[in-house]
Amino acid sequence: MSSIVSVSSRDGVAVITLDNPPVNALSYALRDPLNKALIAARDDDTVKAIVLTCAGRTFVSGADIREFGTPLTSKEPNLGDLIATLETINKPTVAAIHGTALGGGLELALGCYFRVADAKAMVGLPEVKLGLLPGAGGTQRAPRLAGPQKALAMIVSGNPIGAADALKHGLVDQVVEDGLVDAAVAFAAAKASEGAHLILVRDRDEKVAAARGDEAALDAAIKKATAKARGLVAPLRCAQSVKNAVMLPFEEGLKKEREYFIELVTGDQSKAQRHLFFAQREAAKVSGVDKTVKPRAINRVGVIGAGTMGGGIAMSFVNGGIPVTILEANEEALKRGLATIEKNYGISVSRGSLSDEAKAKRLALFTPTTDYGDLADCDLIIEAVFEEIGVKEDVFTKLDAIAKPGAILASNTSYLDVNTIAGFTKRPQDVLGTHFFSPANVMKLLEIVRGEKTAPDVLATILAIAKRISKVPVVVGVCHGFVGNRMLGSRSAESEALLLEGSSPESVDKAFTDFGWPMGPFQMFDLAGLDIGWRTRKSLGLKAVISDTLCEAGRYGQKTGKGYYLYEDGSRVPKTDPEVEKLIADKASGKGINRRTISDQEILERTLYPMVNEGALILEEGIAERPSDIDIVWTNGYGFPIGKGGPMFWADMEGLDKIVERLEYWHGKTGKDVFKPAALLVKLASEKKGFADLQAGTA
Ligand code: T1G
Repeated sequence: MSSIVSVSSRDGVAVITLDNPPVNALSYALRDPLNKALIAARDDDTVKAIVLTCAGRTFVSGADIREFGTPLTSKEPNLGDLIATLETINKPTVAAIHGTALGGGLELALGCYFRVADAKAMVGLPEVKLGLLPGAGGTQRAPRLAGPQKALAMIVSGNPIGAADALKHGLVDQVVEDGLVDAAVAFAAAKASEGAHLILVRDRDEKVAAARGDEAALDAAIKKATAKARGLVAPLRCAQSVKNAVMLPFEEGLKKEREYFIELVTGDQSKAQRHLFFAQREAAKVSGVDKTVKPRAINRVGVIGAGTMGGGIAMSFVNGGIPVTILEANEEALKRGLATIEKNYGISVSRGSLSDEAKAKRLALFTPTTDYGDLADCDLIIEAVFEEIGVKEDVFTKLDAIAKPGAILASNTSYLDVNTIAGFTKRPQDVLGTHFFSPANVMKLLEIVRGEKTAPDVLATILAIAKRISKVPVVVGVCHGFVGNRMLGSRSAESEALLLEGSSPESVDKAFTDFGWPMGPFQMFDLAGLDIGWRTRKSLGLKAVISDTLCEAGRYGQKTGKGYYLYEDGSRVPKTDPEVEKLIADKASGKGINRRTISDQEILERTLYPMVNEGALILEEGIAERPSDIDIVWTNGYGFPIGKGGPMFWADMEGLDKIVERLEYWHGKTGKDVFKPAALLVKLASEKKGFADLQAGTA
């Protein structure tokens, strides 16, 4: 037997061990020997039961995503064939699950009669996150064990569940604290010796039969589960396939599942989401920071500032189990910040996503103070104070004096020069930017701003701790706005012009939400607060006639109940405001502009194409290491639709030649720099290449 599949015998129980590092993905190289081993064990009369287990850190984590789009992915025996082989075995078969049995891994386990899981194991069907659905019977078998409602929630969300929850819902039959394989062998031997009646999962009809009588309830659950699909097809197919498990015989449901899978795996949305899966892992690979660079130990974090950002950042670390010393200038501000943190955890408790006990444990990890000296034992100190360089200088000068040697000093600045900030200390090698996104305890993206002198192990440390606090890190270089906000500036550059020339906040925002964004630019301005941009423009002597006028009238957005939209009685639902329509019309006529209807295509060309162009400039300047890093920034920090893969992946799908041609048109028409095509963009377009070619080194 190959080392990738090995078989041992334990008192008549065949133990088949898979060993396909790093995560036992079901590559063809694994499927073929596994199928042979299953057939051999099936046909061997001395074998009374079979246990399927994995070496390494996890049970099978799914089909091999790298094989998708290649002939290997369906080369027989495919995953369906493996499960079919399992279901010809008339002996107890037991999957011994540790780590994360995901996707095809869980589907393989559902082909067994029984499942025994380690207490720390997770099981799930995350295919929807790749723009797919479980394609090897998961949508038909999971509802038969866990019931349609639980299966629907798992498959449409793609979120894994723990072993205890899996046991509760019948997805596993036993959970053990340790000795997993021994327990699975004992379980299998017991089932064999007692001559247990073996029922295939596919034949367990009781839970789906019960749901058959209440289609309305299932439809209601489907409506709720797919409410946030926002243009994505996979969630809808996932839900329909689960419903088929209730309404159709097994084989018919399986056939429909296969049809949906083929539709999805060949579609653009899944290609985009699979791109993002690998892009997120690529982003953690940073030049000059290879696996030999050891992270520093982080046992305590200091956060300076307990406002919206500081409080959210502090919560992120506490949520990852890391104690935080949180500092404010005075007791009153400190109390206010802690009260907000407590309120936020209270909301999680009321939503049922956090227990009272867990809330108390988290609150106990906060050490409040107004004394910088109390930060002396912190291994990492992050400041989230006012965005003004003088304030940063004061903070970092103090930190340089009190922080212990080797402590990492980080700024949460959104725009300011991290090299200047590092220069306020005698330890620039320990300084970098950690740019969180508001609300910091929710948003996944963490832009790690690498200073000229930032040491490799400092980067390695923040990359490692980002993963520990469930953030998605992207290392970026120093420039105004780094990657995300710099491109946001280009996306927003034409906002006022579009309004003055004839568009409206509603029509611009609709063009964006029709594209798949969660909200358009004007709704976003109202959410973030118009006063932030107003303050920046005033400091730079810039004008924005409409936004300035709104701010001068105290219309800052949601926080004042009025901005580009009206927000009645504290509602967050934007309502058209005739006053704003009149303001736009008056300003336009004052500039002698004859307003016209502006198409969605023009709106996207004048917002998203400049954004792509800025991304090309960022790549030229080395501010981002690779195009896919920019896609990770935008899909994790700004809601770029994952079904379009991020701005650079989407640009390749649009065609860079088309983008360059339209940028040149708008540049000729307006003379604005934001439309001046970047040299890199022109080069790739002229060579009929894309950003993917640049990343692959073929451009
Ligand atoms: N296929 C190929 N490579 C994979 C892989 C997979 N399924 N999962 C992980 N890798 C690579 C990953 O790219 C990285 O490579 C290395 O393994 C370590 O991963 C028919 C169609 C299992 C929770 O979606 O969620 O089954 O960067 O850094 O943080 O219905 O990997 O080192 O070169 O993420 O410890 C469904 C995806 C597939 C699970 C481990 N399964 N993987 O997390 O390590 S579709 C999934 C994960 C399917 C069937 C359908 C995580 C993990 P490199 P890592 P980790």
